[in-house]
Amino acid sequence: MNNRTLAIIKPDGVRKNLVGQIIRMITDSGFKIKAVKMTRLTKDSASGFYEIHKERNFFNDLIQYMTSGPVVPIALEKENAVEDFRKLIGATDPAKAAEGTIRKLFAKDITENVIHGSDSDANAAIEISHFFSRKELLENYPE
Ligand code: FUP
Repeated sequence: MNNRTLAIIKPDGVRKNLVGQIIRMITDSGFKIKAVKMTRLTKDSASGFYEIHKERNFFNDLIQYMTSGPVVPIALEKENAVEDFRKLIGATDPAKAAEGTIRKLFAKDITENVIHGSDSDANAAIEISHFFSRKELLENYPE
């Protein structure tokens, strides 16, 4: 499968009331929303999600930020979803992100960077299942 990715509008995006504007940019770029919700990460679930970064010096700040308010995870579908979505959001550090990308437009810095996008097809599948149940996904991805 190379047609799914997970987006998360992070707490700063929700706080700044950017959910509608960001979803509009995503759908205008040809992605289909297969599942969406608003939820708040616990410390445990955020730490699990970012397990790969747990030895990094920014980990505690990252978890603090990701649990600071509600987030909006969105399972998306499009041909070449992972790569195309990462193009739409721009580089992790907004100072290095291309003009017109979501992070360039809205992110404050490398930690508070407004939006997440999966970095591989394998991680997309794992990350989608972090937020959406089998039932929610089956309803939206009929066999
Ligand atoms: P990305 O795939 O672009 O979200 O970036 P990474 O997986 O490398 O990083 C995940 C999150 O860790 C970033 F969105 C923000 C945070 N991070 C920092 O806070 N500082 C860093 O130097 C790198 C990442």
